[in-house]
Amino acid sequence: MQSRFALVLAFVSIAAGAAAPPPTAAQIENAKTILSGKRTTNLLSAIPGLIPFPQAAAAANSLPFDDIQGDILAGMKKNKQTFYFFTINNPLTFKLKLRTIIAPFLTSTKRLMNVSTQPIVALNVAFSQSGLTTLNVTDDLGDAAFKAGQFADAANLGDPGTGNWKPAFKGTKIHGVFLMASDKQPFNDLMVLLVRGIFFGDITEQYVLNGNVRPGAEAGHEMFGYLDGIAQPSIPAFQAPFPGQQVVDPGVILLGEAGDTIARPAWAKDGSFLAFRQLQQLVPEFGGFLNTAAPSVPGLTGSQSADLLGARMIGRWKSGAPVDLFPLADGPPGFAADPTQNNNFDFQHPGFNFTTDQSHCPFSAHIRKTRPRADLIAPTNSIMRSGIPYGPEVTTAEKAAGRSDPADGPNERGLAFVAYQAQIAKGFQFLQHSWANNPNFIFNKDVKPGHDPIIGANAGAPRTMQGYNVADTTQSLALPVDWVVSRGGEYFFSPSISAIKTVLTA
Ligand code: N7H
Repeated sequence: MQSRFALVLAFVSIAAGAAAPPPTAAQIENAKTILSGKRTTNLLSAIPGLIPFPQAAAAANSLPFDDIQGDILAGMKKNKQTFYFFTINNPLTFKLKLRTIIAPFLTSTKRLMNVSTQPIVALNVAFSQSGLTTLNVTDDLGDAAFKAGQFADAANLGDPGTGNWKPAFKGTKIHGVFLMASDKQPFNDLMVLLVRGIFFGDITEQYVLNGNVRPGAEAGHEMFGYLDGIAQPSIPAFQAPFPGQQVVDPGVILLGEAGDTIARPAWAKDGSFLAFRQLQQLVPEFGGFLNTAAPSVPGLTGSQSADLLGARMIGRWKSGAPVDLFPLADGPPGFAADPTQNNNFDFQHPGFNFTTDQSHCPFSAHIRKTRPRADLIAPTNSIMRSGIPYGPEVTTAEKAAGRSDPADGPNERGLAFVAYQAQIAKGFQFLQHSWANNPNFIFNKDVKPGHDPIIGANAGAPRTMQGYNVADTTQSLALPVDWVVSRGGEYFFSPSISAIKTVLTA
């Protein structure tokens, strides 16, 4: 592996950058050889606290795990992920090359289960509606949000216009995205070289975003510092549920499977809609706000009070321990790292007034807004989150200034958010629009919870959250800044591998 790694680096240094000349035939052949090699180390990361990816499906034959693209059920378990957004110029040659040259690199769920079958780079591909139309695939997939594209959805999602959107996401020019996941960035870069080389002239690269797990002890934590990827819905045929997981029908995530109630073309079975969002995070600003806005709590230092406010905004401490179980201080060592314990709570406790009690967790906390648990059992409003942080760590200068460097610069950071679901209107769009952004949700309460302080969006207008202060949970806190800034995104369909090899490339 080491010598192969050195070789990879040599090739990547030759052909980085969208304007680079096409890779040579020799470079392409070498990339193919290396990327067809065998792995000796796990492609997936093992983050303490996240449910490990299973080594075998719980019910092997009930779902075609060798046909379902690997990113859909993998959760946030990638060390490095490259998103390669493209426009198709020549559908005929694109189809031919996708079917004959690239398809063998497409990675199924089953292949990811064992190191011995894992590829050097896990490759998936997904198409937007404009991409399917360009491929002359005219079937209606039965999803209005997908059909219209995310640019048309910006106002509905609460974005303050599209001024902050990356130009690539404006309109419907992105036809598809290759998702490349690996343990080392040079491997992903090599896959980029292969895609560039094979499809040179057939596609135009619109935008490439590299995601990376954070370094050292922050591995698995998103940019604000909180462990991410803990709570995912459970599909029992894939993996027996862990305590506290929301069990869902496979058709909540996969089209055409049990529980999917929409009429779909047969070829769409076992595909999933992928909602992609590039969400910039203003990390020093968020930390500064916690320091100044945290009410002082008897017995806690200033920084402990700030940690408590942050934990109440998320619903979990930075470790991942839930405030519902540990309302005033982080959980004991090892608790958050144990996936049999860290998700086992439902916001209800004996003696609680169900409609007013926010002593443990505010109704507006991010994890309570996006999955209300005992407040409202809604298994069809579930998403499989599969994103990854992007950008570097906060610099010393940013920390000192308390301000993030500008977007689009080398220090932009955030979350490359990915959610899979069978209906965007019940999944990502619903969670964002009808829950996180809606100050009245959760409805069955005698209070007005306010916005999700993390992702709740109000078209740029001021937001509030109730329940931030443990001394008086009826108080509301003004949230002056959107610490999560939408840089736009797109809705895609991630088809089954067999559909890619047949209907989509016929
Ligand atoms: Fe969230 N964060 O760090 O604050 N998220 N999220 N998310 N999120 C979760 O359980 C975060 C975003 C959900 O079942 C945790 O993995 C950030 C969007 C759902 O208990 C943390 C961003 C949407 C859950 C974060 C962001 C969601 C969840 C706790 C943007 C959907 C599971 C750890 C930059 C519209 C809820 C964990 C459950 C959990 C953070 C985006 C949804 C720490 C920073 C856009 C469903």
